Amino acid sequence: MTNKFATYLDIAPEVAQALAANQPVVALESTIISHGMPYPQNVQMAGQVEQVIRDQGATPATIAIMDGKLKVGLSADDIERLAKEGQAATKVSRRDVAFLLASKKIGATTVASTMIIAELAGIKIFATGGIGGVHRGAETSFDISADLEELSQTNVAVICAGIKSILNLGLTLEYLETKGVPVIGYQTDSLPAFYARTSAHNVDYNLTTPDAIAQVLKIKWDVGLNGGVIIANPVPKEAAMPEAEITQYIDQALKEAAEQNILGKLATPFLLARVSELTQGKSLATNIVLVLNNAKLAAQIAISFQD
Ligand code: PSU
Ligand code: MN
Repeated sequence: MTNKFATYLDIAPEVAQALAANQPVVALESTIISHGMPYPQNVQMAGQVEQVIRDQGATPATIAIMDGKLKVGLSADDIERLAKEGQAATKVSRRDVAFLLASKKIGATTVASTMIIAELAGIKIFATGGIGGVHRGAETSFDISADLEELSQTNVAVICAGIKSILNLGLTLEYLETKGVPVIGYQTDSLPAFYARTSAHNVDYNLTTPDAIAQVLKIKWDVGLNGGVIIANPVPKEAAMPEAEITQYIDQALKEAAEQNILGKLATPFLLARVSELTQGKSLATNIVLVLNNAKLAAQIAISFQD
């Protein structure tokens, strides 16, 4: 059997060269661009995040589905197209990948589908802002992100700012434990809660250097323990938001989502956009800072991983 998937993969020359030379590459998702932030802040963030990775000495690879290809390493034009398309782009999780390849439309990849494509391309390290998880009220809605299932089976490490409190942090941790996905805190015992540096929950392991994290990743995959790892990196102090303030807005956004019966793949983008509106852009500024911070750590881990 030949690898037919290769016919669908379109790896940018710069990324292909880095991979061939065993140089560090960091994958980036695209739903954060189209559905996670408004234009033009999204396109600015996408450019900055790539620059941060380059400054550390690694190669960025922003991933999306475009023109019937799994694109690994978007050009500035591709990113502009996706950023302008915004919520009109299709949000692509595992179930959607084949349909977007068939239709040749623009597909923005979530954590789940970015992990799938990164693994196909041979990229092990992936930076983002926040992952999907078990939603509050999941005991009746059954809303559990496909990101968690992907983390249980796909060999990619995801550097994020912890779990956003639009989700149920405790239930998300339980799900990850069941699925064998370790949650590493970077220089923290407390699970970061995206806008806030801490939460009422603890991470599984507190590792204090990129080298220590890279070593665990190597060992995990060397011994054949398939699946991802979450590396939760607290938002920088100066950009963190007061918990009471953000909680109030998240509660309001959740209430509106329930009233308007927003379900399925629409739930997370709706909540992200409402929280951003309600905080009058304050949460967006925090979001951008933490993504850049995660990209920096991801590049450092990728560099150590290749040593
Ligand atoms: N959380 C954020 N920002 C994001 C997302 C989540 O703080 O942009 C996006 C990511 O692409 C994530 C997706 O993979 O939402 C999860 O969507 P869902 O809950 O529908 O699985
Ligand atoms: Mn969902």
